[in-house]
Amino acid sequence: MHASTFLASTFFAATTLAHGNIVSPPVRLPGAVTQQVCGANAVAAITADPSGPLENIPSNGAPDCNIFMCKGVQFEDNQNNVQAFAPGEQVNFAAELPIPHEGPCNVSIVDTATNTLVGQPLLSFASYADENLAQLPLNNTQFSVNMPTNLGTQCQQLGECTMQWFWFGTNAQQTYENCVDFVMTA
Ligand SMILES: *[C@@H]1O[C@H](CO)[C@@H](O)[C@H](O)[C@H]1NC(C)=O
Ligand SMILES: *[C@@H]1O[C@H](CO)[C@@H](O)[C@H](O)[C@H]1NC(C)=O
Ligand SMILES: [Cu+2]
Repeated sequence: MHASTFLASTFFAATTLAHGNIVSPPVRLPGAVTQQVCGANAVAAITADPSGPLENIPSNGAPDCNIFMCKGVQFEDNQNNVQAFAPGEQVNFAAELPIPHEGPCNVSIVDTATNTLVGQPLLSFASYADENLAQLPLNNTQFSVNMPTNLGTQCQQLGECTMQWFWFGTNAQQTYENCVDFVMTA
């Protein structure tokens, strides 16, 4: 799937499995609350490879664990990293894509209570992380979004909304997510 030779795949399995993740702003990382909700195996998988796909994270049927929202990582574990963004503010992202897989990608605001989209996606790529290109476009690893100006009071409460980077590698059939927690300032 990733490594090109038998020797390399053995080596990679033991060392790095990285596929892609957001470097900044800071994203949700699992802690005690995620362990409670999603289980120790899920936390171990995310910690072992923070850039790995959702499909590699076992939730063992934990009823309140939704791996497809923020990798299952709980807001409570990220309370010290909540960003404050103003309407219209430009937010710059840095990503790393050590193992690209071509597919769609977007950045959206998600209502965490319902796991539904707030407004329109802030950024979408029809084709992202195309491993067939000699070089990835710069905007795959450095991009920005503009915060909406029409949310009213929505997303002003701690934990109400999160900003989710979502990427699906079509051939790899792998999904990647990272969540940036934020509140909108009035
Ligand atoms: C973001 O992209 C994924 C993968 O294509 C897709 O499933 C999802 O619906 C998209 N989200 C939005 C809001 O467009
Ligand atoms: C990213 O850059 C490529 C190449 O310059 C361009 O074709 C594409 O439209 C850009 N995508 C976004 C979402 O900005
Ligand atoms: Cu991958």
